[in-house]
Amino acid sequence: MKRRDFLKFSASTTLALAALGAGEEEGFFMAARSLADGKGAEPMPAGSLGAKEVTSVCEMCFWRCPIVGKVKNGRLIKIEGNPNSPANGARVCARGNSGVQLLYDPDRLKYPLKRMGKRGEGKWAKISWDEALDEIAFNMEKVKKKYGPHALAYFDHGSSAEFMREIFKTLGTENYSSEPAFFQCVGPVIAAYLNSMGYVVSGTRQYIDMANAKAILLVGSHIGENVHVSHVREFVAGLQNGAKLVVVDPRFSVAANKADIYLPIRPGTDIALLMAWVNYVIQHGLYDKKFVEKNCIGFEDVRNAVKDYTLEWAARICDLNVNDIKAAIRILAVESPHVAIHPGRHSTWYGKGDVERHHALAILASLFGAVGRKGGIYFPTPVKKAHAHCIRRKEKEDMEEPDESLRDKFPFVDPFPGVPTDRIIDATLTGRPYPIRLWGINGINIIQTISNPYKTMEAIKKLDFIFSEEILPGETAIWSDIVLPEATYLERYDALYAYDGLTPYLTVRQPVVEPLFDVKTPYWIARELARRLKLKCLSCKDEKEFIEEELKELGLSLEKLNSKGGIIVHKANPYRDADKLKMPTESGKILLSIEDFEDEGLDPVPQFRPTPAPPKGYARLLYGRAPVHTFSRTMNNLWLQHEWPENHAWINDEVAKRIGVRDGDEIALENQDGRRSNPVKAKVTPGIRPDCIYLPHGFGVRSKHLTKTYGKGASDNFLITHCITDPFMGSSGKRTNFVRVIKGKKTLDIPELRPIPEELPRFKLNRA
Ligand SMILES: Nc1nc2c(c(=O)[nH]1)N[C@H]1C(S)=C(S)[C@@H](COP(=O)(O)OP(=O)(O)OC[C@H]3O[C@@H](n4cnc5c(=O)[nH]c(N)nc54)[C@H](O)[C@@H]3O)O[C@H]1N2
Ligand SMILES: Nc1nc2c(c(=O)[nH]1)N[C@H]1C(S)=C(S)[C@@H](COP(=O)(O)OP(=O)(O)OC[C@H]3O[C@@H](n4cnc5c(=O)[nH]c(N)nc54)[C@H](O)[C@@H]3O)O[C@H]1N2
Ligand code: SF4
Ligand SMILES: [Mo]
Repeated sequence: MKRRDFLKFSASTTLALAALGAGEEEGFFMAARSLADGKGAEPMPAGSLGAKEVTSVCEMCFWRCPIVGKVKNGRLIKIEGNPNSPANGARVCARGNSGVQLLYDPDRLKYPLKRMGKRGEGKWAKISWDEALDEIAFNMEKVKKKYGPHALAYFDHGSSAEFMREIFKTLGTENYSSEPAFFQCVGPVIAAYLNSMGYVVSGTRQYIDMANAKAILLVGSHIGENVHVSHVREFVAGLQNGAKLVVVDPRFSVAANKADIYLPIRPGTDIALLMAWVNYVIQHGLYDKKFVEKNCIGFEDVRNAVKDYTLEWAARICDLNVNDIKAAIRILAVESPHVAIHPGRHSTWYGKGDVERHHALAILASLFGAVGRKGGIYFPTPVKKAHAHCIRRKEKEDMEEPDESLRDKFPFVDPFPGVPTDRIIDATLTGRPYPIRLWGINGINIIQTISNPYKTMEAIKKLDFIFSEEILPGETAIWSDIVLPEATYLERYDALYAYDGLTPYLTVRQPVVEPLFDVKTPYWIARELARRLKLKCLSCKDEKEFIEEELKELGLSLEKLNSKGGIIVHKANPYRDADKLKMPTESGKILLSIEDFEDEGLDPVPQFRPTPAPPKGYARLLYGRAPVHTFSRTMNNLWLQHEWPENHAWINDEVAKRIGVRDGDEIALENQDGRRSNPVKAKVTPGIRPDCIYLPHGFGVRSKHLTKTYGKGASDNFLITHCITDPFMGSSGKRTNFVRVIKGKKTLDIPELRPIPEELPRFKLNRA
């Protein structure tokens, strides 16, 4: 019997058996009762059997897997994947499963708060919703009147943020760092692929067909620690089908663990390797000539630009074995065109060279003809989405002239909306080109997410007013003047979700349980604020009204969607005939060499421009994902805490031996600017290069109100004080920081075990 049928069957038999009342079944119920509450009060089996099932959408990370919440007596007891979902099926990851513990976290924000102590201190008084919203409206109007609309800025991330963003937009400001995930995460990949292939290859999904690939290349992308259920499934399916795997990473990641060839590259030198591979592929005729001739522009430019990049040179620059890099490129070439050259996702690594690195990956994929073909980069299938008119502002309303001055330095930030995070913070600090005096925050941890938290904290101190919508009393909350407690994803409707990818579908988030405490939904909060500000947006009564409006446009309704298991699955159309390929670029072709880049004084074909190597005595600070956590947002989760309560600093075993650090020792890290981390345990391992130290991100939370996680582990972000801004679209490169080790009272210099070639400049310390 299938699991679903079994559930249906057991739901009906539960009723039938309950009617019987006695006999053998009695024993079963007795046992279940005592399991459930120890008192025997309820005629209900323990576990999720017989629970009410509500379909919804996970928000424990941004993948938003369709889920089913299992509710008994009004209490959520279990979360599973929605079995009708083609992406995750009945599966959720550890974090998805632990949403239950977010909902019932006693540390949650329960009612509106007003700051009492200093900003950052976390001393609050409880206030009413009316008081909170009146005060926010008063301050928004005051700042707008005194300094103009551009003095208002909004930082947001996540699905609940769009309603409040509409308020900021309607008030007339361009200064929303909408999706810091763009400027702190995917910006460089997007700029590279949009300009070469004409579409966003790393979008809501990463459109790379690993499941059907015969070979896979991962540069950095640490799938397995980077966990998105369907992406991991596709990766595993590919490996199960026998795909060869090449992993390029200075650290022996979970993915590296499964590699046929693992290349422990010197960090920051990936372009050297990629362009040497491009040269090798061209020189040895390993590219798909027909595909390139028919579908690509700029092949000759590439050939000329890379002709001096030999494998021997790359081996020296990248500190790799030349035979390994040759074997790796041959493995990929043999399996072309069915090779998955993964485009990457988090790409704000070095500031300069980030777009070029992903452009180089796009060139390699194109030379292999691995676009639109099985196993390669594929095309997303658009799923029709509607937009409720009652959310947006009225078009004809008088709007301020857009002010592009914080954006216009970056030629390739278009078509993405919003302003680079750094620019908003700098304008707040300096008052130039104009003052920014009020921030609204929603769904982003500004202190742990945006590089250089010291600068962010200084900027906050300068503000007239700062408010946030939050669910937990983390760093964002303690830095706010007013904190609005939002319903969690399990207690609210959000917009419709249309997902493309290999498994396109339309689904909707809906409340699994009623909101707890005195929290409100993001739509209610924004509408109440809009009303106070007399704005002509957010005119629908509630979430249900605009969702029904959107569904109606698609010929659906909530009832109809729910009768179909909460999800409508579409057919994917990911592949194209290489002879009839038409790329969504102006020419319909892939741009191997990008003239628009050249016009802006940037490299039309990627060139290796080295990022400075560590100064003497320091290692480069690297960071990445903890598989059972999402950034800082899950740190206080009881179940996930149990799995992974703190992070460890990975240190190379040979280095550790020389400086006298043993596995499990408590150390601290100190960066090039003298900033020190919280104490953290050392993980001594041969699985990291001697010139790097690695910290999983999200730990080292600095709000005492998150009682389960406060004081555990160290934050990478508090060591990221030196950032290089990407010249294409203004993202913040973060892997440009260096650390040494503090043990007890001693500062330990990192010995240089790998010689640095002359071509690589060294980072210059500011201090003596
Ligand atoms: N469990 C979990 N999964 C997540 C998330 C989460 O919070 N938790 N977040 C999701 C999000 S939003 C994103 S953007 C992705 C991020 O995940 P990815 O896009 O995979 O992130 P990367 O930065 O590519 O990968 C980090 C790896 O890069 C390696 N690395 C560091 N420097 C270099 C270098 O110079 N060259 C090379 N080749 N490798 C280097 C590090 O050692 C580390 O193994 O993860 C997603 N998945
Ligand atoms: N140093 C460093 N910085 C990084 C990264 C890194 O690895 N290292 N990774 C970068 C990447 S790839 C990304 S995508 C970004 C992610 O950056 P963020 O999105 O800021 O990540 P989180 O730490 O999860 O912070 C989310 C915040 O939203 C709150 N929250 C959670 N659910 C809700 C909700 O339903 N409603 C509201 N209103 N709030 C909610 C959480 O409590 C938390 O405070 O960080 C980037 N910055
Ligand atoms: S990958 Fe995990 S945390 Fe992310 S949406 Fe899916 S189940 Fe939720
Ligand atoms: Mo991200």
